[in-house]
Amino acid sequence: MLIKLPKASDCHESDVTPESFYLSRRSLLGGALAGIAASSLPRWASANDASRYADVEAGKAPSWFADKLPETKWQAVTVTGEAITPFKDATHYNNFYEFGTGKGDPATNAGSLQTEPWSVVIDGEVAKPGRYALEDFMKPYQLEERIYRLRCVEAWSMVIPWIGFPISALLKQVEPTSKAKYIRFETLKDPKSMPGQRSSFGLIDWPYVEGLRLDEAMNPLAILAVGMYGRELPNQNGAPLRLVVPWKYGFKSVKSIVRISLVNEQPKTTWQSIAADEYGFYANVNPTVDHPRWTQARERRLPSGLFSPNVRETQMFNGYSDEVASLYTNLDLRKNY
Ligand SMILES: Nc1nc2c(c(=O)[nH]1)N[C@H]1C(S)=C(S)[C@@H](COP(=O)(O)O)O[C@H]1N2
Ligand SMILES: [Mo]
Repeated sequence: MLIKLPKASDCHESDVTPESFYLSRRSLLGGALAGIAASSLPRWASANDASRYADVEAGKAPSWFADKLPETKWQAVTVTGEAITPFKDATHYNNFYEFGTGKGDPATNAGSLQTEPWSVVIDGEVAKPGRYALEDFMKPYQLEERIYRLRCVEAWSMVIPWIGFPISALLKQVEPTSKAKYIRFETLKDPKSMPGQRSSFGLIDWPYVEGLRLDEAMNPLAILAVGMYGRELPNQNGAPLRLVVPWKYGFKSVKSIVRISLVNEQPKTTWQSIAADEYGFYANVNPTVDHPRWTQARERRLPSGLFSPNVRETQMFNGYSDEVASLYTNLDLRKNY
């Protein structure tokens, strides 16, 4: 059960400044960053429900998903010794600014998102461009369960059992040309169903865009997810199709994707466009490179309560060094944050 703590004074020091707070301040101050103190906003706490998938609400899965689900390779990748975050937390503490900047806004507002029918455009430097209905787009892929840490740049984290397939399998289908160096992902732009795109929160130039270097996208850990906790994705988590790159800060994992482009130049991403000095293209989880306004050395693992804040040390590449460190041997990770 979720309890919304009513008073800002109930918060403790492990709370960090959410990106939304920063953005509203930044817009007020016209970019003057000096001296902004960490905020203490009301926050969510929850009872500790350790049993895996116990609190999952049944969804309304599209038939293509229901047909594929029984063939899922369960626990294809797991984390050992760390509890899976309760479904309630993973679905009620979200960042999805298209539906508002509060952590509870996506759960409240994302019901307006129409995920059926859904189509995905593949374009750019590929031999096989096209526009696909999602059920056709999904046909070639076997679903796998990937239990990953998710580390937000705001210094909270979760462990989420995703269901998806490796991006490498998609790239095999669409055949990037020799000019393709990056992959660019775009979220739906639909102000009618996305109140955040209508609101005065004008700093984001919609649609939300993210990208990866092609070799990053080819890494076996990088997936496109269509489900979590044994069911289809809830809207607030980026239904019906989202990126998940577990060694990078959460903002790279773009939600509700409608367009995937293979491109020659590094894509200009949403958070970079807002504040390039703070949010880089790479955004690899790195406890030794602090964000200008908060440390990245530690994180608050949800569920995190007043009396059990559940703070842990952040790991290099979010604990996935063995799998991904070789991608960055020639890169200065201080400059390329
Ligand atoms: N389109 C879109 N994708 C997005 C965001 C967003 O605001 N819009 N927020 C990002 C951030 S900051 C995080 S931490 C993760 C959160 O994913 P979750 O809500 O499923 O935990 O989604 C990312 N993907
Ligand atoms: Mo985030």
